[in-house]
Amino acid sequence: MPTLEIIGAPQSNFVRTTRIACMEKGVPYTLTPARPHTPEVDAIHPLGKIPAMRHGDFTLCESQAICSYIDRAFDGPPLIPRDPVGAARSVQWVSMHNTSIDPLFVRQYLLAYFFSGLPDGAPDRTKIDAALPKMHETFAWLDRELGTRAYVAGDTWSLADAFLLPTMYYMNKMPESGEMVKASRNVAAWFDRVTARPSGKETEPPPMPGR
Ligand SMILES: N[C@@H](CCC(=O)N[C@@H](CS)C(=O)NCC(=O)O)C(=O)O
Repeated sequence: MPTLEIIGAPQSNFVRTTRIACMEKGVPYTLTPARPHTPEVDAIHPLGKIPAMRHGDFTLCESQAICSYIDRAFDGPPLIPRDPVGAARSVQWVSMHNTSIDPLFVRQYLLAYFFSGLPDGAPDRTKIDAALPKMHETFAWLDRELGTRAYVAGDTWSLADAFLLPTMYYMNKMPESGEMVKASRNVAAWFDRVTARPSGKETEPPPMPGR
């Protein structure tokens, strides 16, 4: 069987999710570092986004689809529970991450630090400050949820953890969100639990470009 290739920058939270999925499934993979909108990415993702994947002649884009392929194409522990309720809960959390948590925490807040678009490249304080009230609310409900179970979608690890971990990794590092992690006891305990797994340790990203 050909080796699965993940294409994308290791700093990307969505690229890291697919690498965590490979590790948890026990699937060997290679990482080909590539930034969004480069020829190797554009050849697979029509919008030039990372990650992209190649497995022999088969190419695929979108992190959730890539993880679903990894889960079904290979033997190994399920990334999405096989029972209907467990599967639905995991997919529900992947969706909440992708449609509510990532847009606020990563696209609005984190990127205002690293890719502000301001002429001098300085963090965009207006965007950062605008994100903070909603981030406090989001941390409050995440902390309530994670107070009831060990992992995002239940008492065992699932793909939902592979989506939230890379995002929370950056939240733990940044000043305002780092304080929010510290103040959210259940989020902090979950974060320690998932980062201690080999899939968390071995996929830790290098610093953002230019830092
Ligand atoms: N829905 C996509 C989102 C991927 C995504 O937004 N990747 C970012 C890097 S973390 C990217 O490629 N950004 C460039 C762009 O949006 O043009 C997925 O789940 O794979």
